Amino acid sequence: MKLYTYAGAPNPRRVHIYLAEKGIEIPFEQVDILNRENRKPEFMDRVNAMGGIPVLELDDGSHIAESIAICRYFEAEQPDPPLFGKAAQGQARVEMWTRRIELNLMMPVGMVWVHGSPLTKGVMRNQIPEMAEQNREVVNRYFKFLDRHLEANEFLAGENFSIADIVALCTIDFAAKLNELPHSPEEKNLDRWYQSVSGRPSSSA
Ligand SMILES: N[C@@H](CCC(=O)N[C@@H](CS)C(=O)NCC(=O)O)C(=O)O
Repeated sequence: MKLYTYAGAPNPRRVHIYLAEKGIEIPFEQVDILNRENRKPEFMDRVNAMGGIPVLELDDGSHIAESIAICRYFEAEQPDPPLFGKAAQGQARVEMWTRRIELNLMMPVGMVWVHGSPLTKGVMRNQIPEMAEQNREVVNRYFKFLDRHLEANEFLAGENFSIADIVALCTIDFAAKLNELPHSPEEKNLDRWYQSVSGRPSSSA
């Protein structure tokens, strides 16, 4: 078993944090996405037809792509500590927040990345700066929404740390560090949550 990954990229980072929280150690293989190694036929034909990382290679030679699917594989193999929620309501709540963060936060941050960053200019045929600007506003509005939610909730899905917090942490760091889009320290509840989850030892995995 091994994980195809790239140090510092936000989607693989979800899996690294998840594995650290679980205390699971597996070998990694770095794939240089900046030099488009993941878009070469060798990788796309054999490992992931979609080209993205992370990808988990199992011992039977098969592959699982998509960061959340990879985490779900390990959750089924090793349920404790539960990071996808407990019982029906808890699991549904974690799913709800994970989807919200992916669709309502990661998606607009991704738009800022592909339409606004000099680092993606070379691979995007046509960057549209207005698209980046509009999505910056969407992200800033969502930070305020999260700030209100976290006033009454310790973690996104309630009282327990979960995969939803991992996805949000990776997205917020990606927004701040690579897209010059940090949350405001005046968003006190969001900031309290951010300091708490980024202070966990797993966050540096
Ligand atoms: N939805 C996928 C996204 C995978 C993805 O877009 N990964 C990025 C790294 S963060 C990547 O491989 N980018 C390079 C590329 O697509 O060529 C997941 O959650 O794993």
